[in-house]
Amino acid sequence: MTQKVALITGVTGQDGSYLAELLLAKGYQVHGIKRRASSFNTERVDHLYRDRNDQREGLRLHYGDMTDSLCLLRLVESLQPDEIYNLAAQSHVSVSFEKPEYTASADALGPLRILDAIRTLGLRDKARFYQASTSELFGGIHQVPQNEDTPFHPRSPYGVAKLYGHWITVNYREAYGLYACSGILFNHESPRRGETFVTRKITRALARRCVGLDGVLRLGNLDARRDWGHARDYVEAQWLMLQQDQARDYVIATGEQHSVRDFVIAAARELGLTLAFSGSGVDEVGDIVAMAREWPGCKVGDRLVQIDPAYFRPAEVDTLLGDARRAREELGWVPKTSFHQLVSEMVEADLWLAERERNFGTHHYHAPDKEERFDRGP
Ligand code: NDP
Ligand code: GDR
Repeated sequence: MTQKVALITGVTGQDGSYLAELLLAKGYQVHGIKRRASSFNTERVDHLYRDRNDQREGLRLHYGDMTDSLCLLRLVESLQPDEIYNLAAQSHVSVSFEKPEYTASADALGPLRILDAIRTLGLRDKARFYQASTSELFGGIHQVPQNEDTPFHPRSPYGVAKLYGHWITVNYREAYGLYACSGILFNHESPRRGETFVTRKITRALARRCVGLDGVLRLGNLDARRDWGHARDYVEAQWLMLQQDQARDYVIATGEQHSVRDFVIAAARELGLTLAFSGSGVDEVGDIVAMAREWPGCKVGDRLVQIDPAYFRPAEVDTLLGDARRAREELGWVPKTSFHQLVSEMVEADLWLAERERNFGTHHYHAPDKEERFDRGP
């Protein structure tokens, strides 16, 4: 059997790194697109990378950008991929209010650029396309659980851009017969989650505090409710969506919901600390305090979480809870990691990093001799 070729955009991100691992383990030749940055940005995939002189199978990296049609077209043409996973995006909801036009270019027009490259290059019958859609499409819809038939009401420039990405994927499937599908994924986290998303922000800050490093955890809306799963489980669903007889869109979720406050409590409990709430108003400083003195730098009554209006959003998504029945029945996909296993894995990893930071003054994995990693061609 000939080896399948996969192209992953956003390979340096959380999902990209897990997906690259999965596809390499399945024997794919895996190519990823990375952006040029002034500092290293391949930390999550360094363990997978092989340069062109290395005969072992490994991840190949190419420079590119979702806002640059020319390079996307050229990469699709030269790599002739069997499967394209479009994971690249300006993925931070809050940041999208600050950078709405860029978010639209990367997140809405980005998928269009790839879909049209597939069409223009006559790869309709070869290249299958996966679009990273999101539960943010449901945004203001308070009716839960949400499934593939629930109407959309995005509540941020990110959500609106992703809505375009979703529908243009459906449109290219219907208009040109591409094998193109959207995974409407609910929040998924891991120790590789970006440090400014709320779960990772919580586990990192509490773990640092636990080992005696400073820092109050400043958060916005503690009442938002999310359906949190593990990224490792969710990339399997992405792969499964491209292995079917017919392309279709699927909701991927755990079917279990927790508030941000619940997440803080669960993470603290993993670290052996009981918490108390002193209030819930926006102006109430010191919303969450420590109850038990079990950490080196933390006494009973210490303020652990401070509510900071800076982290509230102009428009919030209050409640997300997914119904992934279609994925279970048609893809045979079920989440493997429970909420508590997820919290525990994240806390454990951040505790390790915090200890390292305390002992060596850095939490980065960077090897001192690391070089720029990319391949010039396929
Ligand atoms: P991350 O933010 O961790 O990764 C995003 C990736 O996109 C990074 O590799 C980033 O590069 C890259 N990227 C950003 N902008 C560009 C650009 N202009 N050109 C090329 N690459 C770019 O996101 P996740 O891994 O968590 O999510 C993957 C995808 O799934 C995203 O599209 C996200 O919107 C979507 N999604 C995520 C969910 C989640 O809960 N994680 C839920 C539903 C959807 P760099 O490393 O240089 O920043
Ligand atoms: P979200 O994730 O917006 O759901 O988007 P995020 O973790 O950023 O926020 C979740 C909820 O927590 C509330 N919140 C805070 N959020 C952040 N980031 N920082 C804070 O200090 C804070 N305090 C409270 C937020 O208001 C929100 O309600 C993620 C991204 O991965 C998207 O790319 C993806 O599409 C969706 O999940 C599904």
